[in-house]
This record gives sequence, structure tokens and C-alpha cells, in this order.
Amino acid sequence: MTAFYCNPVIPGFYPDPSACRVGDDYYLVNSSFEYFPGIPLWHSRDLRNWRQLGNVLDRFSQLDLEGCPCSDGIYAPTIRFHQGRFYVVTTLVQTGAFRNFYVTAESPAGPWSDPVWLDQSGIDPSLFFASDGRVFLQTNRPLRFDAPRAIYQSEIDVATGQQLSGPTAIWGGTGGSYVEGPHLYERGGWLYLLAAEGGTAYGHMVTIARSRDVWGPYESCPHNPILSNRHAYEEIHGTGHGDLIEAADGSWWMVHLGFRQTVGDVHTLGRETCLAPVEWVDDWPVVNRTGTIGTVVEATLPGAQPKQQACAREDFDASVLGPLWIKLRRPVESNYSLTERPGFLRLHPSASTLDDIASPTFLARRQQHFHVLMAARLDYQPSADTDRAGLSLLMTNRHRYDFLVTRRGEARVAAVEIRLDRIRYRAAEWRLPDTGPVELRILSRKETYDFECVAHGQPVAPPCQLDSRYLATEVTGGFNGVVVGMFANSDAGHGPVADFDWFDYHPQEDDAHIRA
Ligand code: 6LW
Repeated sequence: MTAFYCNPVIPGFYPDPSACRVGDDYYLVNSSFEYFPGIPLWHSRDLRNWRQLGNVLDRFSQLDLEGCPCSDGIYAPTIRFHQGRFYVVTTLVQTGAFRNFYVTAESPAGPWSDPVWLDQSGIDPSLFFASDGRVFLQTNRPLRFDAPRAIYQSEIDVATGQQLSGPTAIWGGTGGSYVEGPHLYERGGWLYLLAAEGGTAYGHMVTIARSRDVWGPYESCPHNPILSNRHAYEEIHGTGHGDLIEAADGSWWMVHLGFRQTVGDVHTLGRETCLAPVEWVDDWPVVNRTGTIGTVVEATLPGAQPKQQACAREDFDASVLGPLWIKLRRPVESNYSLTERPGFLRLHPSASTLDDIASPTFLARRQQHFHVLMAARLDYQPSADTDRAGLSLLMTNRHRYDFLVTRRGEARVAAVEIRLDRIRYRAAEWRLPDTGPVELRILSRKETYDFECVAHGQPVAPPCQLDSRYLATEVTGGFNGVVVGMFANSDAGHGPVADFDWFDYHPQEDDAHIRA
């Protein structure tokens, strides 16, 4: 029987995947940049259906993102399991420094330790536990611009993080730009060094080299790059930054990132987690037979796991939020309450706004589907035109669409505002009834967002439509994808609270294959 699965396996802004296996269980982590908590952690038994267990960095003693610009913060983590302990190693990019650290846990659900800081800088750290007990750290080029671009390695004492040898260049790649994303594996007497090259955009690729010795010399695979969609006719582009994994049944796989284009050859949802089958031929890996990957892949998965039903409505009845919810930088936790008004998420307004590199009141999740209805029911009585609460589709602090309730003089109004660098204007404004909750509904399609406001069960006006492509990475730059969230701010932070009764995220029919 022919079996198929669909990519991406984790849609939306979940880049730089790294995975490890413990028995029949697989664990996967992603980058998280300026969002808190950091490093989403997933579990699967078939490598295709992933359930988020939590976040690795969930307290300020592990992660303080105060003042962190967009797309700085937590870069590409690696997860490994060794002798009963999980290790996640990552980079904190802050104020021009690239500092690496790892945290450990006995259970992937946590608690994870406080950081153990490493001496070697450079991004994309990975740990290799050699069979003789030694532990090696790989990164891209440490921050010394006189050093050649290459993968660098040091030996470390993994109990303390202490560096036992200086970082040494072990492989310069195949000539592509941005040699990064290293991982080292042992198989059949060979050491394999995987890398990403070409930069994390349309020229992205995965390359590999092998050696008998951990320090090299490394011999490049004759069919490098082993994965790249740079010349492929596929909806998925930018495939790269992979991690190899041997499944419980002996089959091999690669998790890697890729992004799906929307109209106009741009992408808005960020870089997503994909899965590719791997075979070994002459002791070299061959990825998905062709070295390219698509949205539909012919392969038999290495296990079975029930499909996860996406929960469409968050009704804020529980006392804690699920792990998918994220906030900006170093959130002020007292601005968020699930208990002050039971059954509601109460947001206390911040003085800072989504324009600021600060920690404004904002609770968000990633937009994972092109075709999705995102909506919230908001009970809010603004008392001045500086009181603002609602939904935001946010790519960066300078690139977003706000859908908010505010005041214009005597009138309570809903408005759709465009924030694109210096281009800022109100695309629509509707007068609202003076009192009562309103529903803010955003219908996303590949090319558009429709904003519709409903009060007392009736739309207050026909929807306002905006083109989605101005939020694309090709416009905004950076490493992120669009998130959708609830916000509240006011002058000096003294305005009224905003009560959200529920938040809906309903993927529409067209994306059924992604959830199948
Ligand atoms: C990551 C680098 C990359 O550290 O983008 O896709 C950087 N590759 O390896 C940020 O995600």
C-alpha cells in the first residue's frame, strides 16, 4: 500500500527544527526569537503528528528578553537525549552578542534547568555525545570576522559547560553562503557533519560531509546539496536547516524548515517545520529520492499516532493557558488575568504599544494556516481615544494590521489600522453601539484579510479587506511569521481593562490536508 503524508508537519512560524528520539517517542524544538516563553517543545510517535508539550524556557531566570529587537532573541536550538537526560542548546542573540547556553531536564515536560553558559559563540549550537564519552559542541563561525566561514567545534565538559579545547574550523561547506546549522552523527563507523548553506531564503540547502575522525578532515558528499528546493517547482521553498533522526523501526528521516508561498511569490506565515524521508546509499544519505521535497510526500511513517484535533475555541475558562500562547519579551504578568473576571481573559493596558521594543500587553499565537477564521469577543469600554484594545496581526513592531476598539470623541468606534513602517493610516472606522460586547472577526485567505465587526449579533458594516502580502517576510525582513493576538494599551497605562470572552482559531476547509 502506498502511504502519503503532508508537509509542513508543523505549519506556521516554527523554524529551525531539531529532533531526538527516546524509544518510540520523538521530541522536537523550534526557535522563538523575541517571544516568551521560548523554544516550543513537541512530542510525536510518528514524526508527523506533533503535540506541543510545553516550552523549554518558561521563566525569567532562563530567558530575559527585555529590549530584544524583533528577530533577535532565541535562535535555532538543538535537542539531544543522553544517559537519561535531555539537553537543549541554543543561542541568545542580544545587543550584538551571540551567547550560547544549554539547559537540561530529566523529563521533556520539564522543569528545565537554569542556563549553563558556553564559551564558544556563533549561532546554531549543537551537541554531539561521542561513544567514548567525550562531548563536542559545534556552531557556525564564532564572532571573529577574520576567521573563515566554517563549522567550528570545541570539546566541552558537559557537566559544567567548560571548554576543553579552542574552537576549530572543521568544515567550510560546499561553497554556499552562511555555513551554519551544524549537527554531528555517528553511523557505521563514520562521523557525519550536516550543515545548512545558502542563507535561510530561496537559496537554502542542506549539505553533508563525513570523516572517520571527529576533527576531520571531512569529505563532502558527492551529491551535495542533499536537500534544496532552490530549483524545484514546489509550493515549499527555502528548504534547509535540517536534523537527521533514526526512527525506532530503523528508517531515517530529516526534519527541516521550509516556507509556503502565497500569491505574489512572497511568504507571510514564516518558516515551518517539514519532514523528509531519508535512505542511505553507499553510506551517504539521499533525501526523499530527489533531494527536493513537496507538500505531499510518499513515505510510510515510522509509527502511528492519533490525529490531533485542533481546539478551535479558547474560552478562557481554565486557570492556565495552553503552551501555544506567547507574549512579547519580558511580559508584565500582572497585566494578564484569568481569575479577575472568571471565564474571561482580562488584559490590563500597558503604556507601551506594539510599536515599541518593549513588553506591551499582548497575548498571541502563530497564524498557522492561510485560510482561517480568527475572532474574539471583546467587552471593552474605552474612555479616551488613547484607550485601545483588540486584535493585531503582527509580523514586527513596524509591520502589522490592528483591529481595535477605541473612542473618537463621544463615539465608541472599531477601526482597522495599517502600520507599515512610515505608512500608517486607518483603513476603516465604524461607529459601535455605546455599550455591549463586540466580536472582531478576521477571515484570512491566501491573499487577503477581511476584517468584520459584529455588535449585538449584527455586522456593523461590510468587511474591510486588506492585502496580506505587506506582512510578508520579503517586505518586512527578519526571521518571523505572522502571529495573531489580543492587545490593550492606553495613555500611561491607566485606561480601562479589556475583557476577552473567547478567542477562536478555525482553519477553513482548504487547509484540511495540513491537519489530516
Ligand atoms: C538560524 C539559522 C537560520 O539560526 O536562520 O535557517 C537563523 N537558518 O540557522 C534564525 O532562524
